[in-house]
Order: sequence, then structure tokens, then C-alpha cells
Amino acid sequence: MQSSAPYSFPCGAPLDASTTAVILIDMQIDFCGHGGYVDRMGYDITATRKPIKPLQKVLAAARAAGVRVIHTREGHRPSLADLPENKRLRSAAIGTEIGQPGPCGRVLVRGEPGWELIDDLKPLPTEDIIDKPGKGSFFATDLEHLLRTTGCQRLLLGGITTDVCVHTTMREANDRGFECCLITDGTGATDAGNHAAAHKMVTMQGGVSAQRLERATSA
Ligand code: C5J
Repeated sequence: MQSSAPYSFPCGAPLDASTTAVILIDMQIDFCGHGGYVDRMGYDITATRKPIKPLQKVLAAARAAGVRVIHTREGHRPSLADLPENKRLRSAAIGTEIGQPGPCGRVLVRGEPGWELIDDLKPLPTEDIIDKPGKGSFFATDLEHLLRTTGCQRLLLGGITTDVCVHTTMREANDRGFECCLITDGTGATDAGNHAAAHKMVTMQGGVSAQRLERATSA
């Protein structure tokens, strides 16, 4: 780790691999692949693919240091029984209705090609994957139970998108008492302004929600 803002992460006891987890959020084809959800909404996937290389370095370093790595996937049951109607309607309004067929299979549906994690950041068989129906990784999942059981109190967060699922997860985690650090260059968003704002806002009030790790992977 290089440096962080607005203070040197972590506060309290020094960083310890056994109580730290790296959480990679939604590095799925639907969010950064050709023909996926984000691509079909008309956003430039170059922006959401940007964190791939930095995250490969983070993954390698975390695995070498024995830090727990957890991956998340946003998606819904094939029955769509866990898809709130307002989420379905909003996705339909933008022309990419969740659950409908597309070039990568049914949009954001578990088991479909677009829902898969990208090959560049494949989980090891020993790493846990959290399947979530919402933007946050804690809502309707066993992530908190898993973190408490394994004694992880510090979280390094990367993935896509910075302003939506990464931020929601970070906020959920912060309120639960986990100490969070966003991996600045390990996150990506469909909008550059939102991406920058999402990084800036965590530094307010002395680090109101989490800390921003600068140049996480430059070395
Ligand atoms: C979105 C996500 N943007 N992973 N999901 O719908 O950020």
C-alpha cells in the first residue's frame, strides 16, 4: 500500500493480513464487457475496464500476503423473484431491461454469460463469491457473517462502479464498523465526474465514510 487520504490507513493497530480483506465488486462482463449491461446502456466500457490492470496487481499482492479476497456479483435469480419492480422499470426505461435477452444472455441474471466475472480477475477456487441482488454487497447476502466469522475488520474495496456498487458497499460496511479504504485506481465508473466525486467525498470530515488510497498500485 502506498498512501491514503485523509489519513494513513488504517487508524488504530497496524494493518494485519489476517484481519484484512480485499473486496472486488462486480467485475462482471455485464459491467465492463462488450454487449453487457453497461455497454448496452450506451456507456463507454473503457472507463469500467480501467481498473482491471491495477486490480490484477492488487490481487497478486493480496494473495501473496495471505489477505482474504472476496468477489461480488450483482445479479438476479432466473425467476426474477428478487428483482424489485422499480429496478426492472428503470432498466427497461433506458432500453436494457434486466432479465431480457441480449448479446450476453439475459441481462444481469445469475448463470448467464454476462453475469460471469471477467477472466482477467478470476477468483481462485478458495476465494468466496458473494451474489447480491442489490447495489450494496451487504444487503440480502451473508457478507457480514462471513467477515465477522473470519475476523476481518479492515476492507480494501475495488471494482465497479465507483459511484454505485462500490460506494453503496463502502457505506454499508462503514456503518457496520468495518474500516474501509477505496483503492483509487482499482475502481471505475461510467462517468468521470461521479468517479472523482466518489473518491473526494470519502475524505470529508476527516474521513467520514472511508479512506482513499492514492496510487495503490503504482509500485
Ligand atoms: C450498477 C454496479 N452500476 N455494479 N452496478 O448498476 O455498480
